[in-house]
Amino acid sequence: MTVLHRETETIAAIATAPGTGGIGIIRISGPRARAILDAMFRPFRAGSVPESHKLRYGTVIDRTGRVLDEVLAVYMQAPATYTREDVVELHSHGSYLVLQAILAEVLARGARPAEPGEFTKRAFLAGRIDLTRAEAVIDLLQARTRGGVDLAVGQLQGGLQEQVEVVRQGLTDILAILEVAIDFPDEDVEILDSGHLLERLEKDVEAPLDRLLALAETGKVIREGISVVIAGRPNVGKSSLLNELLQEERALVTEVPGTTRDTIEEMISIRGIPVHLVDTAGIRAHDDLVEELGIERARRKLDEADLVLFLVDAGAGLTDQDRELYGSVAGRDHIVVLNKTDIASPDLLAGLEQSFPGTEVVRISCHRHEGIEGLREAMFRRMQGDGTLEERPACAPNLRHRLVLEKSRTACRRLREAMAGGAPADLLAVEVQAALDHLGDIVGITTPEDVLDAIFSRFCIGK
Ligand SMILES: Nc1nc2c(ncn2[C@@H]2O[C@H](COP(=O)(O)OP(=O)(O)OP(=O)(O)O)[C@@H](O)[C@H]2O)c(=O)[nH]1
Ligand SMILES: [Mg+2]
Repeated sequence: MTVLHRETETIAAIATAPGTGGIGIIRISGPRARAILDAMFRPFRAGSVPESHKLRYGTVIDRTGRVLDEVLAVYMQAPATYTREDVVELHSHGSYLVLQAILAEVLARGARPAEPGEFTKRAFLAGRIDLTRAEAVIDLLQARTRGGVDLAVGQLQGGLQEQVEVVRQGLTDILAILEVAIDFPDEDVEILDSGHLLERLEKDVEAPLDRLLALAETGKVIREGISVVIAGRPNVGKSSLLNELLQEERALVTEVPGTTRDTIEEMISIRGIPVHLVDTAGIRAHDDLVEELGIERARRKLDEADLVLFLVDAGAGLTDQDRELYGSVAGRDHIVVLNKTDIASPDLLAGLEQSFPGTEVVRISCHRHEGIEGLREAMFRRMQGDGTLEERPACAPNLRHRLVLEKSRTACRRLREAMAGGAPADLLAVEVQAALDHLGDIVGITTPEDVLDAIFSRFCIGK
């Protein structure tokens, strides 16, 4: 259980990124913030007293009276602040030397250096934000894609917390019914029956939980994108396909089998989802060391792929080499791509398609630039999985949330079984409580201290 307590130490840090910038900001939070400001800051407008949340213009001086810089200073009185403590910000010129000198002065006057994420941690401990919002702050800072930024903003606005609260409410309602049954053991069967517990469990708990778990999948794709490996025997047109998807002549294309010796990696975007494309060396038996290394690397990439495009030369039909290689692809998420349709007869194409029953087969011709859009669509459908990608959810659980959601889901499954088996109310209540506790971990109610530390240590200093 997290203890909510007021921090007594005053903390300070440079909040802007290292390097030279237009302005730099020093942030101070805690009971001494105001006193430190008063001691260091000389406003140009004589007699001006700090009014909360108003910028003032002046100089900061050190203890010898030396002017360190001209700054804009703002004093923000608790509790309407980021940390809910008194906060001071000094906006100086963005020289790192100046910022360090000002920070040293702030520390000398009674603050201590803030740890990574400590400002946000204080906001969380003071109860201003829940844990999902705190995590959204770091997601926002570290987002690498536009979609990742959107998800972080949605989470910062409480989208995820609200959805978790819906499930918690469903569980709390069930718990209330169980408690009545525990208090009146003679009527417990009746109470449990009239409570429609199974129905409630399904509608108010399991369904929204499953939806959140599906969103977690989508969130991962939106934040990180997926890795797509183009595989096939030599000369089927893998590099030609990479170039088509990139719309530039990135990889060398020749009629000589074994042209690509090393993997070639590029990013493309399909409907805003980052796709990490990997062109590989054609896999075949060989006696050339460089080619062997390339093939080894190709196999490794194949193992890491989220999706494999298995390329076949439709003009040549299926060879033993194709069949052998397909053996290592068939078990993964893949799309069969028939290339060189320009030199294949319709009969041959139809026959090839039949060689891959139950598998998605897409026809393309890199030579004629045909079928590429269809392939992109097929890739998008595959990334989308259960269909939540198209809707662009406002927020999505991250890996940590997902792991506890799964635990909560498992507790619900046990609860369902116990209900079906006619277990007594007090036993059912134990499972409901377990499911509730796991959800409490997400928003920060029951999160263990070491998990909190791990989360906040991912932050940069000054946030
Ligand atoms: N007719 C026809 N030829 C193609 C097509 N796509 C690629 N080719 C030709 O096939 C040959 C091999 O193409 P690449 O893209 O180098 O094939 P690769 O699979 O990367 O080959 P390796 O790197 O050697 O494994 C080249 O001569 C291409 O011009 C196509 O759609 N139709
Ligand atoms: Mg190649």
